[in-house]
Amino acid sequence: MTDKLPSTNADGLPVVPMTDEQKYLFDLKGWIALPGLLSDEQLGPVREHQMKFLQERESLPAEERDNHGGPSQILLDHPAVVGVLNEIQSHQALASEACYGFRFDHTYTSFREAGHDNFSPHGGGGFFNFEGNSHVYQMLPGRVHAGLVRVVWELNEVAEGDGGTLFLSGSHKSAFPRPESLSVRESDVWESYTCPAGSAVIFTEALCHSGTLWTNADRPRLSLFTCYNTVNSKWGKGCPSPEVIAAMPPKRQSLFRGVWHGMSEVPGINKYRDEANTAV
Ligand SMILES: O=C(O)CCC(=O)C(=O)O
Repeated sequence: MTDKLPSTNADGLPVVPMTDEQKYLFDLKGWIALPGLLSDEQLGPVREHQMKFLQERESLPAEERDNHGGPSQILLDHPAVVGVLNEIQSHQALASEACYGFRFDHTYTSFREAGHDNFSPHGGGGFFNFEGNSHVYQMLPGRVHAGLVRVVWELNEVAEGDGGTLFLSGSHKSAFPRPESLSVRESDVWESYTCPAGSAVIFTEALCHSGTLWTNADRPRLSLFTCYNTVNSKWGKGCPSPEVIAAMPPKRQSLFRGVWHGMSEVPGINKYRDEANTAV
């Protein structure tokens, strides 16, 4: 499909479709890095907001008191992220020019100083999971569908050996159980990335992945781990407050609609969000 909607994000910026090379590599490996998506002018306020959210939450006005409140809302539907989600996740029957064909699932922000260790490989083989699991990956010739998808926003540079997320590329399609011998940090099957501050790394949660040790004593890792899902499916609990959502443009608000599909015309089909049609 080439006519993926919406074609602009909530700020009216044109969505950036995936290239054929990106599509092939995402399907092959289960993850993709999109380096340098944010300008310094965008990055500064987002970083400041994240640190206030982590350390002085009560100082934020109610409409900004969320990982994706205030200046950090632009991360939710960055044109390059929408381009990837339109391709790998969107259910086009629930998409329109005014409404995304995927939904926000859950998120968290992580601030890691040197010595923080999150090594814990999990996932893989999602091609063989049933729908209710959400960690699913499906494909047909020329099309793929990823259920739960994680977008990691790296708000600080990640250099070689610093400790970005580890991926066992291709394991979203693996039929055999992962051997213990490959599940150790020292295994050479792990792949990772380096990137400048303001980059996104996107992966299917059907893939085996892991955090690892953050080693850089000069620079912490500051990342948002935001998940998206099929509109009529939700994995994580919770949703931003009504005040936070109300401060967003309408198309961005469609990421927070209730978790159902329906049919026919709005309000029978879930192609809108209002106060009564909101996720929990
Ligand atoms: O800590 C990391 O780098 C990876 C976190 C993770 O496994 C996840 O968000 O699913």
